[in-house]
Amino acid sequence: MKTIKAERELALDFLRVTEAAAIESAKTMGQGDRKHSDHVAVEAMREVMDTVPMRGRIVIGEGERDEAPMLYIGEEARAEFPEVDIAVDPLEGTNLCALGANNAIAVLAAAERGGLLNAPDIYMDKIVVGPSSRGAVDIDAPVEENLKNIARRLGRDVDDLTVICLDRKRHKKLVDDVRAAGARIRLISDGDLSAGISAAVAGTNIHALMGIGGAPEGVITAAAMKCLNGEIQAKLVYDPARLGVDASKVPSEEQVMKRLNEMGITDPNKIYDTNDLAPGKKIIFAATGVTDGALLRGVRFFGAGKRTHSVVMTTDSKSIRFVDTVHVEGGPDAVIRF
Ligand code: VTB
Repeated sequence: MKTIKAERELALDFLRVTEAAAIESAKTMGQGDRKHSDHVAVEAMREVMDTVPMRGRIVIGEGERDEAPMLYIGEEARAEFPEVDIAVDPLEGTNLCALGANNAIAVLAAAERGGLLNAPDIYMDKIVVGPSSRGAVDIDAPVEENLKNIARRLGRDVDDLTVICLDRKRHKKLVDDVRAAGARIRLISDGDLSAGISAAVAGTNIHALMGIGGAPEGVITAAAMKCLNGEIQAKLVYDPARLGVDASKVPSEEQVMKRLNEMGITDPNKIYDTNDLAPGKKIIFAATGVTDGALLRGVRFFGAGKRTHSVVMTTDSKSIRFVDTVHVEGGPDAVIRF
């Protein structure tokens, strides 16, 4: 991105991109078909992304694991425009949308070239905290110690904390440890990206996200943390025993190492911090609610149009914009509701 002006303008372009993906996937809410919900989000995102004046390169995209048809990693477009690396999750929480459950979002992050880690689509262990707890946690430390440090920073007791975590068998020990430390816990079926963002926003009553989710979601979370002054620490996970799955369900260590090498990652046990995952100096983050959530309302449909609720933020502007957009349809007589 050549100038700040360009970055600001791009932020609004990206808002249109996540709005479009959210609207199309929200139309499929509750239909029970997560693949279809994802597919329409990908297509809508792609269509609007094509109109953005940039040379966009998708560094985190759909396709690798889900074999979604578009937004493959490495896609290139245009020539005379600024070079931008993009990480997309057109529908974060496909199951949530398919079931009409809370917290599905359409989301993307962008940065100057090289500003977002080209992470493989494997699992990642994460700890995410807000600005008050930055520097107070260590992904390798015992859960109890991290919780005590977070509580100290927030000026409260551990039993006043809430940790959010994906409800998975692989988290049995983590959940036991959080409970033993005395903190409260919120188990979610899907969507650790929006959960991580909640942990970095005061007032959501979430104080940390912990546990293993997707690495691509980790990179996009890191981009959000740069804009929100939060922190993520993370490690790639591919050991089937740790994931609590049969070895046939995940790529072999050899396959993972090959993929990591192709991506320029030499140490699979590296601890990534916010800046490793999102080293960019000029980061843009945009997300639009698909279903209602902690931070964003879901898409609402009415006779004369649709209404979307989004958050757009950049590292540069020091403003977090919550954008409530009415997309008017129905011609000159359309009635706009407040
Ligand atoms: C993770 C998490 C995502 O899917 O990728 C998860 O980061 C998949 O985990 O937020 P499992 O394979 O254990 O189901 C989400 O929850 C939603 O896409």
